[in-house]
Amino acid sequence: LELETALHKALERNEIVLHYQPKIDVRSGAMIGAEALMRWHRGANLIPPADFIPLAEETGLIVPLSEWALKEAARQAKIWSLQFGFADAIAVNLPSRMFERSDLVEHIHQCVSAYGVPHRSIQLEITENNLMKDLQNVIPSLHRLNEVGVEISIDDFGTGYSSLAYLTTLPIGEVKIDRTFVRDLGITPQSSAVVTAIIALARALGLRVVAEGVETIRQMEVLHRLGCSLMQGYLFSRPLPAEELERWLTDVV
Ligand code: G
Ligand code: G
Ligand code: MN
Ligand code: NA
Repeated sequence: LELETALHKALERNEIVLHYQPKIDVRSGAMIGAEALMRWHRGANLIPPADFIPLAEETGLIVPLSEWALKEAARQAKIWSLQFGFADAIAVNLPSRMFERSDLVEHIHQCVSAYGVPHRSIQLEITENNLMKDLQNVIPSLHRLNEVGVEISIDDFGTGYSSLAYLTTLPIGEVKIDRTFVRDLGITPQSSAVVTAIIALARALGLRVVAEGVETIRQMEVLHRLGCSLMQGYLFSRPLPAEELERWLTDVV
């Protein structure tokens, strides 16, 4: 309960921050977007999302936290657009309960309008498992978001149970290859089979494919050879405070 009370107050006390991890096109080395990841500054500690997102989901605090993250991402997109000509998207992770809200589109509209950035400045990541678990409740929002230009990305792709037939009917722009497959590239033949299949599927459906959790040059080379050139991972950068991402942003312009 103590943690719950503290988390409740964390937002108003400005203890929650977003860190940003660049998505890189390895052909040019340019940043093509960034994923926003929440952190909680509690006293001297920096608490990772794994230690408070589950509690936030149980208590419902995930709703105000997610609403804040969307607004903060729009604010950051505006700052970077002014400073660096940033015109890509900042990806925000959302749980399925946010997609079930009929006012999600309206909330995003208010966030981007407040800062005068286009809707495409915000991209939404939903994990494959969350998507499939609540598919019927989530689909209407996916279509409305797609119509206003907010791209949907499927996170942790390959770990869930999505029917490929379903995927073709959903308004999705991107899939992210789960890092467990990237980790095992060059180690188990199954991982490269799965990665090859995901890349082929993405290509056939016209989706962008991003490999996550890229940690080694070897993994980067294998992915590139298999036809995936968009990557994210410690090899390029950890998730960083906004100001520390400037090195990547100055490369863009
Ligand atoms: O940053 P990383 O270290 O530890 O994140 C761990 C997990 O927490 C990831 O699965 C990520 O998707 C999730 N996560 C990070 N930030 C957010 C957020 O703002 N909202 C939600 N729902 N999940 C997040
Ligand atoms: O589930 P999601 O994809 O949203 O999670 C992003 C998580 O992955 C964050 O916790 C982030 O810190 C972590 N992450 C980012 N790059 C790497 C990496 O190269 N290796 C590992 N192991 N984790 C990473
Ligand atoms: Mn993610
Ligand atoms: Na992921």
